[in-house]
Amino acid sequence: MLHRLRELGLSVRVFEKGDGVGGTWYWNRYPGARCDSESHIYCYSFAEELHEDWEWSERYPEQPEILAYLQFVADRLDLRRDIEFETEVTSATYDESSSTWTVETADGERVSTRFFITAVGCLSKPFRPDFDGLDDFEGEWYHTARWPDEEIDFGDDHVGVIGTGSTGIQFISEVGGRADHLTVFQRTPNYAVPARNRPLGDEEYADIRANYDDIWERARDSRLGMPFDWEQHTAFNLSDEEIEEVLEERWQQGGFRFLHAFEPGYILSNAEINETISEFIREKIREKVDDPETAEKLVPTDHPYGSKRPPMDYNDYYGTYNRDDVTLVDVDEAPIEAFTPDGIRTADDHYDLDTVVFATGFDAMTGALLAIDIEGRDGQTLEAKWEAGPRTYLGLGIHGFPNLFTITGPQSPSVLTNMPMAIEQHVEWIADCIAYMDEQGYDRIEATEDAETQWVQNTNMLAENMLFSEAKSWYRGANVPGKTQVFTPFPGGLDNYREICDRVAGDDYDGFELDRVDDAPTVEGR
Ligand code: NA7
Repeated sequence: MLHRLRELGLSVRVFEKGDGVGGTWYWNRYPGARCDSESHIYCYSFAEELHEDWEWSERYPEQPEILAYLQFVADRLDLRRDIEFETEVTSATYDESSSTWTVETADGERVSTRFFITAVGCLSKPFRPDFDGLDDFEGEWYHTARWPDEEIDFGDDHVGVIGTGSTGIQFISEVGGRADHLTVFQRTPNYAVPARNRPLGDEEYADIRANYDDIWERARDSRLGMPFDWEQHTAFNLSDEEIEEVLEERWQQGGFRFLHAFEPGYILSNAEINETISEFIREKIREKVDDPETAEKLVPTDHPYGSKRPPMDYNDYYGTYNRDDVTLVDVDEAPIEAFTPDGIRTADDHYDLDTVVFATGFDAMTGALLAIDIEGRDGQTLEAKWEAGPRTYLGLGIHGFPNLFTITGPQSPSVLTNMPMAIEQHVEWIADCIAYMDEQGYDRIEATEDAETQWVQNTNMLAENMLFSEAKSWYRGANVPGKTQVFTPFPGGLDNYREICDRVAGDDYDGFELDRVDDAPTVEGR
């Protein structure tokens, strides 16, 4: 966004809480952290020089490599000079008479700006359950999303992990066998599909480079921002054996290619095929775990495959539970009651622990935005407006909050896609919109109430016709006690969403109101 706005000749200041670039990949440094999108598409597509001079080493990039990539991009585009690091934005207030935002930072600096653009991420405010007794725990504890920038030696420790989402699964398979003992506190089992990671060979990489234009085109024009084909759109007309064959082939390919066995929207809305796929994975889990009782605890039956974000297995996750030094504790059956000075007490036992790792996820989708005290027109706060769940137009604009753009905001495809594709689409759309406003002499843009209401209804309706309501997921805010539960990302596919956004822009920003403001700052001050 900084790069594009500079290209438009605007003066831009970026505020960043961390002391370096990287966002998610700056904070999530826990052992085993890796991206589930394939590396060759988990990067920027907009500048050819960036992929000419960068080469990913593995099929899925590990955290240090992604961080190094983002540092490389920041250097190459000379971005750092406009980024203020270690600076937390605490509030942003809109002034109607001048149509400007005043952004305030934790150290008291106030900046006046014409446009206020948030790029705070969907999964950046960590969520940690509030357990009694944590203050009295005499061991060490960490949250995976605030991992210290140093190697932690678990060698002689009894380590406990709370959480078996994507993060917990990566951590457990990486650290299982490296600690004296690992105890996993699992509330809900998950469907981990093998990622089938491997080094990217020269030949494979040469092939990627030769076809990059086509790869990007297909990724942009796809449901999930990934350039993968499916066997056929639906499983209609296929026998059970043929479906099994398709699934087995995709299981061998691994990763998100498995979710593309058939058209992903169909897999996530047709209960019958979804149950076939879910059962296929359940059988795979049973085959991998030696002890049948442990295996059954690891088999998910409470939600359909994909109704929660499907995790990947990089390192024989299920096989980890065959080790003598790894124990699975079912905290759905006997919940965690409290921390004690020596460990964790559940409803039916006590576990002695030296170290506890919270892999308990995030206050997702809205948490980081609402952590900033945002006040729009007429003194309305975003928090008050979103009390019953987020309301946006296209996930890009909010009625009552002029000149605020939210990159990968609620009700845009964001987390249901390969994120860089969704981010680029938003960045391009916002930059084009600002350029249009300058060409036409507009000072202010604001989503209309009607357009916003229709968009919210549209997103909810699409989600209701899919299987998402059958899971207690962070997609719906169900992981944070007391949070309003509403499905938040736009589930209609990045390809359809892009078309809608392009149509809106082509139609003079249909659904937005654009106008001039007498007291607006001069162009030089924008
Ligand atoms: P997730 O997917 O939200 O997983 C958090 C895990 O923590 C999940 O297994 C939760 O169980 C568990 N949890 C949360 N609170 C508790 C309590 N009170 N007791 C026991 N267990 C608990 O976060 P991740 O960091 O793994 O992944 C987030 C996304 O980041 C991921 O999907 C990718 O998109 C990248 P639950 O399932 O709620 O029963």
